[in-house]
Amino acid sequence: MKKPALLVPFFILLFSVGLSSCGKKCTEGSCKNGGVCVDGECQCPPGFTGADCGDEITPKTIIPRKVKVTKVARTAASGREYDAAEYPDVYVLIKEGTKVWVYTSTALNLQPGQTAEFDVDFLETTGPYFYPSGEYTVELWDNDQISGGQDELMGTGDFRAWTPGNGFPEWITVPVDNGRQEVQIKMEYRWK
Ligand SMILES: [Ca+2]
Ligand SMILES: [Ca+2]
Repeated sequence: MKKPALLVPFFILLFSVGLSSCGKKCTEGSCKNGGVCVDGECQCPPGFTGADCGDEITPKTIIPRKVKVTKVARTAASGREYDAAEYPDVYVLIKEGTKVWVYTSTALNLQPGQTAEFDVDFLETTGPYFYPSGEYTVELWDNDQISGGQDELMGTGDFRAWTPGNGFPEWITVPVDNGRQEVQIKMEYRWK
């Protein structure tokens, strides 16, 4: 019966070495960014890593799923009406340089205080995809072709699809036309 008696302290030694090499154990509420403490270890939600889920993982791609015009002006900064005695017929382009990634349908006679929401068609093989390091531009247009004219650019706003340190917000806000107008984009983040 000598052997088991020797094994016990050996296992205690193994166990304590194992604990100290794991670092600090989490407690309930000590995991950040929605992480959950399970058996002393933080289980992190997608996009986060580290012992306390405090580190972000840069996404591989970001997919625009919806576009919302959340602030629209009836007139240009000069005071000129986009559509005389009416309201502009608004659509949105999202570009990377000259390449158009997103082209929405038109919201007719969009009035200040109203919001227009557009779906973004997504094809698994062709996108549109945004990249975390890419720089993109939102363009707000007044559709005048439907009344026989030429479309009118109402304003632009530059944005990045992802900002490190800001987590992974479902919607990002892009000020357009120096904040006189505003567009929001619903993002889906992918890490693979
Ligand atoms: Ca017009
Ligand atoms: Ca109109």
